[in-house]
Amino acid sequence: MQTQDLRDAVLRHLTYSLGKDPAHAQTNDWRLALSFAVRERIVDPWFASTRATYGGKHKRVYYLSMEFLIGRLLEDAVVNLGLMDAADEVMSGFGQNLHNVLSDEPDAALGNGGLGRLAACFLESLSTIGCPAYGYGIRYEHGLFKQSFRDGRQMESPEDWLLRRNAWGFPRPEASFRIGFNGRVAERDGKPVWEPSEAVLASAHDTPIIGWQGRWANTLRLWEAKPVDIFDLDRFNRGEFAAAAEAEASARTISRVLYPDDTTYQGKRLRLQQEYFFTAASLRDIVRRFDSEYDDPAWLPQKVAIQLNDTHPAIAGPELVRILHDEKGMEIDRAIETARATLNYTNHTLLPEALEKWSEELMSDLLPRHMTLIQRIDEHHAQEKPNRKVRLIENGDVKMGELSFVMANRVNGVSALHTELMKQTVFEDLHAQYPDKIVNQTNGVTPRRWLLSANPRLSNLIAGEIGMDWVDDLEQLARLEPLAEDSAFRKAYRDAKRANKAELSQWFRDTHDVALDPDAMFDVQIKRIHEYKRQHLNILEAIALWQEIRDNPNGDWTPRVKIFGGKAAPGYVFAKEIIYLINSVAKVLNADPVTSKFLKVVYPPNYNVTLAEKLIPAAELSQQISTAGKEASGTGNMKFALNGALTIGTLDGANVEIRELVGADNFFLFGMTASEVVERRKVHEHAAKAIAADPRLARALDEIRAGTFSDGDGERFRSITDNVSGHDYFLVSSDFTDFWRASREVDRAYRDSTSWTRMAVLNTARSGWFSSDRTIRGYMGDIWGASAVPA
Ligand code: NBG
Repeated sequence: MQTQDLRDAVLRHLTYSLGKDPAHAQTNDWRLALSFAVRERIVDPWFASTRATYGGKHKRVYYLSMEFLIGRLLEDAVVNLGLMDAADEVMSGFGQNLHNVLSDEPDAALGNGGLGRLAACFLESLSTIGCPAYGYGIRYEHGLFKQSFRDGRQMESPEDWLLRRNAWGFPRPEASFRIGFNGRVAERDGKPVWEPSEAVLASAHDTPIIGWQGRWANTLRLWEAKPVDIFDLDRFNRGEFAAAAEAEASARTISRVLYPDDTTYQGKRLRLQQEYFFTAASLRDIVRRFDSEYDDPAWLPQKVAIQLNDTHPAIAGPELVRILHDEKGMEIDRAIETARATLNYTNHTLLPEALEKWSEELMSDLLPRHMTLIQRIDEHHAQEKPNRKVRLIENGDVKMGELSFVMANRVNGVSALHTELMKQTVFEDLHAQYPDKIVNQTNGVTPRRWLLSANPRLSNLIAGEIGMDWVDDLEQLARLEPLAEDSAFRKAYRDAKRANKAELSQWFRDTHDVALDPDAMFDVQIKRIHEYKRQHLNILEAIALWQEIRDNPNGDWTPRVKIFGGKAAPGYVFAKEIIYLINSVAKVLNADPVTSKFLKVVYPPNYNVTLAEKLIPAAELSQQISTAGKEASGTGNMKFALNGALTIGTLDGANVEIRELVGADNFFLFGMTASEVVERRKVHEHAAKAIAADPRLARALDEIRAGTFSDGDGERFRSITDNVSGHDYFLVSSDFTDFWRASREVDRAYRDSTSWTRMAVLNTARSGWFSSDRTIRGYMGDIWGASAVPA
C-alpha cells in the first residue's frame, strides 16, 4: 500500500510538478519527483506539530546559527519516515537505482565545519524528541567553496547547490522583513528612534525537518536578502542598464556567500551586515509570533528560549533590547533583564583569533542605535557588578564574546574540558562575577544519519541483535557489550567493516583511480585543515614510517592506508601549505614500489558531509590529534567511535569523555595534557630540543628539506619545517615521539584481529551517550526550560 501510494505520488510529481514524461526523465527529475513525493508526507506531521505547539501554548526554542551544514536531505527524510524499502522498490520499478537517485542531490554546505554540522544534528534531534523549535539562518546562494587540487595545491571554486531546483525549501515571500542599516538615531517624543538610511528585505524559505518515525517536524527558516526596490526603471530607461540593477546586486550580496572560515573572522563590514541581517529578521519573526499569542512582553522568557550559536548572532542582545525598549516602550533596565532571561550563548572555541571583535567605528556607522545600546548594557553590567574588570568595549572594539556572555541567561561550553578551560581562561573574570552562568553540554551526533543511514551493514547487524530501539535511545547499544566476547558476532562485525572498506576501495578506484587494499588498516583524519588539528603531525609520522619501511623492506609491517580529507580557509596560507605537503608526500609514497604495499596516503578533494558519510563507516583508526586545550569538543571523533573506529588521540575536547566511556584500554592515548602544553611552551627552544632527542623526527624533517617531495626544491616547504623546528606553537615536535610510540602500538594491536574487533565492538557499544538526543535533552533541561510535546 505504502509502496503503491509512493509510486503514484512520484509519477504525479514527475508529470505535473516537473512536467516530465517518464520516458525522457533523467536522474535529476526522478530525484526531484521522489523528493516532492516524500516532502508531501512531511507536511501533515509538520502542520500537526505547529498546531500542537500553538494549542498547548508550549515554550518554543529558537536556534540562531550563521551555519547549518545539513548535507543531503532526501535520504534523511526517507529513513526517518521509514520509507527506505518502499522507495527502493518504487525506483527500481521505474528502472532507477535508488542509490544513484539519492546521490544526485547536491550537498547543502551552508557551513564550515563543526559548529554548522552540530546545528544540523541538533535540528534533527529536536524534531525526533518533539521539542517545538525553529532553526534560523541564512540561505547562502553559494555555500562553502568547492575544493579541487591542482598539482597538489588547493583550488577554490564557487559552490552551486541552488543551480538545480531545491526540493526542500518552501519560499515564503509573504514572510519578509525590512532590515535597516546605517542612518542616525533621532528623538521623537523624547524617545530614541533609529532611522536607517539603507534597507534590504529578508525573505523567508522554510525547510521542514522531520524527526525519527515522522512523529514531529520543526522548521529551518533561512533568510534570503532581496532589494527593497527591485529595479531603478528611470535609470534603465536612460540606458544605464548595469547601474539600474546596482541596488539589487548590492542587497543580494548579503546572502550571496558563506564566509569560508571557521576560526578567524576578519573585520569585514559584509560579515557584520550578514550577522545583523539574519539576527534582526529572526528576532522580528520570533517577536511577531509571540505577539500573536501573548499580550505582555514580560512573558517572553517564559515562552521563548533563544540560543546563540557562537557569537555570530551576538547582536541579538542589543537588538532585542531595542525592540523591547524603543518599539514596545519597556523601561530600559527591564528590557535588558527580559532580553537576558531569553538569550543563551554557546561558545565553540577558545582560539583568541576566533573571538569576534567589531570596531566601535564600524558598529556606530552600520548600527548606530545598537552601539549606544551596547554602551547602555555595559553601564547596566557596571552597576550590577561594581568591582568588575570586564568591559564590553575595549581599545575601540566591541567584544562580542563578552557581550554575549553578559546578555545570556546561560553560557555553555561543548565538552567537559572545554567548559572548564572557558572558566579558567577567556571568561575567567566574568565567571567570577556570574558563577552560575556557565554550564556544560557535551556535543553529540544524530544516530539516524551517522549510524542508521550511513552504515546500513552495521545497523542491520545491531538490529538483528537488539532490535531498533537504539535508533532514538542510543544508550541501548550497551546491550551489545557482552557480544564483544562472542566470536560469531565479532566475525559478523568484522565482515561488515570489511565490506564497507571494500566498497570504499571500489569508490576510490572508480573516482580517483587509486587502488587501495581493503585488508590494510584504514586510518582517517577528516576535518578542517588547521595547525591546531595538526594534520602536519600526522604526515610527518607517515614520512618517518616510510623511511623505516625503506630501511627494512622485508620487515613485518602492518599495512596502512592514511586517508585525509578537509578544506583550508582560502586565506589561511599555512593550512594550504599543509595540504600541499600531504599531497606531495602522497605522490612519492604511493609511487614507491617497495613501500606502497605497506603505506599509502590518499586525499580525496572536496571533503563534505556526504564524503564523511562514506569514509566513517569504513574507518578503523580515527585521528584526533589536536594540541591539548585547542579542540573545543570535536564531533567527528564521536561518529568514528560509534562506527567502531578506535581513536588515537590527545586528551582534548570530547576525546576525554570518549576515552572515559569506551575505556582506556580501547583508546590509544598520546601527547601532552592541556596544562603540560602550557608548561612546555615556556621551555626555551622546545622544538629544537624535541628534534635533537628524536632522530626519527630529525630525519623526517631533513627528508622534506632535501626536496624529496618537491622535485629537489628544498625551499618549497620551508614555512612548515621552519615552524615545526622553531616557534612550533602547536607543539608538533614535542608531541611527535609519543605519537610515534602510540602509532606503533596501534600497528601491533591491529595484527591481533580478535582483540582489535573486541575493542571496536566496545567502542560502538559504549558510544551511546554521544547521541545529540542526549545533548538536546541537556539543553532543554539546563538551559531552555523547554519540554517535549507529548505525542
Ligand atoms: C567548533 C570546534 C569543535 C566543536 C564544534 C562544535 C567552531 C568555531 N568550533 O571542536 O572547533 O566540536 O565547534 O561545537 O566551528
